[in-house]
Amino acid sequence: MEPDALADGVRRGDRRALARAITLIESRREDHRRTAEDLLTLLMPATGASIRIAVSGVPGVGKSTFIETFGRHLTAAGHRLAVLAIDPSSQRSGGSILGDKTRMEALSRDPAAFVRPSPAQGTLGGVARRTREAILLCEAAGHDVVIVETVGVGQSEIAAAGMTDLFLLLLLPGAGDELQGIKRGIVEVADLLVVNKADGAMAGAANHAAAEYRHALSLLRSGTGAWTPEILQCSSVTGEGIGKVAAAVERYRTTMASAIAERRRAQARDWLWSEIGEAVREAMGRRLDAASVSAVECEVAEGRLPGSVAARRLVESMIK
Ligand SMILES: Nc1nc2c(ncn2[C@@H]2O[C@H](COP(=O)(O)OP(=O)(O)O)[C@@H](O)[C@H]2O)c(=O)[nH]1
Ligand SMILES: [Mg+2]
Repeated sequence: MEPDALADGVRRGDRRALARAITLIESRREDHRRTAEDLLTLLMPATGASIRIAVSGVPGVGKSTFIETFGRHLTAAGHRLAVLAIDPSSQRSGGSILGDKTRMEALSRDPAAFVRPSPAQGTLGGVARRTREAILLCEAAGHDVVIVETVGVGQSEIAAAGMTDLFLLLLLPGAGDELQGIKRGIVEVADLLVVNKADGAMAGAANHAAAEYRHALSLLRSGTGAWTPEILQCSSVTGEGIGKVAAAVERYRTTMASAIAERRRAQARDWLWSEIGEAVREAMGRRLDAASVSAVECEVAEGRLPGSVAARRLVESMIK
């Protein structure tokens, strides 16, 4: 595959080129990896011009339904949207996230939207790595909003927060249970909290939950920053309140422009160092003799050698 031709296709906004480019970065083949790196380097100048949004919340809160409705709202307003997922377990759990075509059907057919299911295999680290690169490809293809859906489990939320500008947490009506989220620390990192399913019989409970969250957050936060997290309500089924969520995202994007830029710089530096960590690990796997590594591993497992000391010895023996 020629990286130049593929880069041209991506820049033109050709969906098939974008899909192929993402398949390329997800590949584990050594030669594919090289081409993927050339491609990403070529496309770097065309990246960055989007708002990157993480959409999180417990399974069943309505993330996929919300993204579909919110996404349709955005494309109707002239935006070009890309939806990616961080879901290392999508294969095993039956692909409830984006593989569920019935749920994002309209969005998948929308010419202004690009919906990409989660990479089929991999550890969270591997999936997160590829998702980060996929964000860049989507931006190069002209998508000005990129949404990353998480599975709503701690680790994937942290990974998503580390690659996005805005963390949108969906909550269920029924504040009692959901206030537990505050203990998990996730409510505290959210920039926007949206009580979903504010419709029908749940409308009252949603109102109540929103008030509870407002109160709880006012106790938690000092509110000295440029942005005070907003608590909104919506129905992803009727579409009510979705416009207000979009308006809040836009407010965030404009008031936080310089904070977002700083956040991205910090994220990029973290990315560099996590890739260095990965690269060292991979190099060690290739260079060190397996028998001596497993001997050291055994020493550590049996409690005869501290992990820190063993790690330093192995790294130093590789560098030599
Ligand atoms: N009444 C109502 N049901 C919703 C709403 N949003 C999602 N649901 C339903 O909640 C269930 C879980 O939704 P889904 O989007 O798959 O949740 P996810 O696991 O967070 O992605 C589905 O049956 C949806 O139809 C909403 O705003 N109102
Ligand atoms: Mg889902």
